[in-house]
Amino acid sequence: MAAINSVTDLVVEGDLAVLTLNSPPVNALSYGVRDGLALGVAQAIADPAVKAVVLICDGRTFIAGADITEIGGAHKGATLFDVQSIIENSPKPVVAAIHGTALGGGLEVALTCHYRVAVPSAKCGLPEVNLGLLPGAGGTQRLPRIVGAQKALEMMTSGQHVPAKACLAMGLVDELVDEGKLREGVLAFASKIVAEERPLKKVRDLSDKVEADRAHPEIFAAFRKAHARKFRGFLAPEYNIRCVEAAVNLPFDEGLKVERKLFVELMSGPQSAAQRYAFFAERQANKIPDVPEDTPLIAVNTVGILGAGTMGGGIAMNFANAGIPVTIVEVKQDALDRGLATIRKNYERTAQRGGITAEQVEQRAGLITGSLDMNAFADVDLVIEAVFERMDIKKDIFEKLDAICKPGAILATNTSALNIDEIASVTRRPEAVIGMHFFSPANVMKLLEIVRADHTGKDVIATSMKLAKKIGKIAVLAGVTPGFIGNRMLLQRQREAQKLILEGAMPWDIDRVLYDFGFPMGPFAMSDLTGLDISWIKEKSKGETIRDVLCEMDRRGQKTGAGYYDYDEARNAIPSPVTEKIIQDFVAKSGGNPRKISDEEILERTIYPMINEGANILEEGKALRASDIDVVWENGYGWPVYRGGPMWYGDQVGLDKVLAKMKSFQAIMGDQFKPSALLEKLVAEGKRFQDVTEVTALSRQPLL
Ligand code: T1G
Repeated sequence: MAAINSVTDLVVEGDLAVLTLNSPPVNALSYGVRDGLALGVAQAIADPAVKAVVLICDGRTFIAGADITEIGGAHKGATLFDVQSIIENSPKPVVAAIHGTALGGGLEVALTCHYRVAVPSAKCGLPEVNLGLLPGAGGTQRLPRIVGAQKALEMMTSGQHVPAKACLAMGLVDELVDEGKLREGVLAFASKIVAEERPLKKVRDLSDKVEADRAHPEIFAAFRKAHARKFRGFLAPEYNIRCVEAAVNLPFDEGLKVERKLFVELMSGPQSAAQRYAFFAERQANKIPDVPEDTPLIAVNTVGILGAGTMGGGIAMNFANAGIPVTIVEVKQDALDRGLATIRKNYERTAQRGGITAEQVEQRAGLITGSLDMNAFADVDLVIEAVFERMDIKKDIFEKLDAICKPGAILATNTSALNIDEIASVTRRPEAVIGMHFFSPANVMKLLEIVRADHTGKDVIATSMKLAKKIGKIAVLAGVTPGFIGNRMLLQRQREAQKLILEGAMPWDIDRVLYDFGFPMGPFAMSDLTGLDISWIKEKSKGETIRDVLCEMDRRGQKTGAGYYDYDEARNAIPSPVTEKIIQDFVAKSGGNPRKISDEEILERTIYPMINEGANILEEGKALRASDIDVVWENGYGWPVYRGGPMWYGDQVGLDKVLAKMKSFQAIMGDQFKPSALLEKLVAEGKRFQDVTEVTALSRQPLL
């Protein structure tokens, strides 16, 4: 075994050379790996004893792409094109041996190999679009030549990781070998192609698929139309589509030039910078400074959910989807039956859309059992309470859970705002109490706010963070504060939105500005969707707010065909002359003085107070780092990922500008706009939110 460099080894076995990469955690194409590949393949080619070269990786995966930390940085070592040219033009067959995930530049390297072999559990993909990029090493030109334009469009604009079996069917890999036997399998394959003197298949030379697609330019128009809503605001998907068009219509090297030009444009743009930031922010959120990686975890093999309502049912599905049996407890039989029926209906709907099989419907629904007796929680490892948001009810429940649940069980609450220290105080084991704030629909939304109370044990925190990943959630740790991270900031936006319609703006003006900014929906359309009468009490309503007046007129949102908006049969929202009149009358009656409000002011009035509140949350140590706040907003509140999150956006706009605006608003409208002390300090020091070092632990000790 000859070490080519610190991450690459070369060994010759008989007439086969085996080049092994070992660059944890994911064999990303750092300059060391690129150098090792270039030198290693060249050395193998130069060795007269060698008839074929195998490229294989140690560790958990084949090359998972370019090293994202190097993108946009100063270039060092061999280029990826250098590596690919050595491999593709090798006079001896080069075979890629794929396990784990061959992604991005990793798949692009494999596509310059003459053959690809994989284990059944492997996956391949070009997920660059999720980083605001496109495959920049020939992937946009080689993939369509193997799988055709339609499949290439789907893979490149979704970033999906395609299982090996499907890759074999598409011709992306040439053979599957036994699971766990990749090395001997690929050596056998390499010996076979040498013995059979198989040709050096260069993907760049394939043309049948692209020639066939050249006669169907409608593929692209149809694809753009079908995905317009999903791609709204993003640059990268369209640029990926243009590259596939180039692959179909241009010679390979011309297409490569188009790819390079569009790649460089995306790489140097703000969207990709924001999406690359988001990639690392999500992974950083897993790291809790005072909860070491090796903190012992509590085994969670069974879960109990109290409450079979919308939240309880959705939460239960997450655990069943991960193969964890769930006991769901309700107080009344009809509520339990309704909850279980909704869960089954949700599974059946997913199966109808091809998301899961009929067997999986039975298997998952079968993991969820109902009960009317809280004693059913006696042996579960984790209980999550998802009932009505009233402190007295929560306390009563936690007192009971404390008595029922076994020692060591985790007692979690799904409250979205209440004080978890107070809830924990009624138990004899506050160290076992934690907040697990799911977002509706809980079986769909990725975000999970894990709320650390004063006495929550580190093992409970570590277990909850790991469990979140197991059930497919993105976890962010928050401290106990009203509304935690997300809702506390949302309150600022909602407040200003309500004030702006009393100053002259209309609900659809505000929604349009936030929709154009990139949110999937504005606050008023969202209220109409969820229902204006949530926690509205008819008997107590005195027409004191616009919402009161609308509800009193039975305009309660989409469900009544009217709310802030009017709705047509297709439930399209139409700005309402009725609501406009209600608002104008309301403003006139309260002596208001409506004025023309610019889109710019609407954006600044709704977004800047959120950023400022984010600074307060950071300052109070209720979030570990600014990027955690951004992960919350991108995965729980529809903040457009290509704008990086409110704190990243604040840094891009310039904190001095945010501060100046907050001060000017404060001067006119009062202390609701009082700048955060942290914001003042950062501006004074010329720093950004990204410069705020993480809080060592979520504490009551303010940052300043
Ligand atoms: N570069 C640098 N670091 C990476 C990385 C990468 N490509 N992929 C993962 N990491 C780090 C990650 O930050 C984390 O670090 C650790 O590895 C484990 O990751 C020219 C330009 C492979 C499916 O987009 O999707 O190729 O937090 O926690 O859940 O066309 O990582 O431990 O310090 O996510 O098991 C295209 C990105 C790049 C794939 C594994 N490739 N990675 O998931 O582990 S652009 C990607 C993933 C490109 C070319 C272009 C996932 C994974 P730390 P993890 P995981």
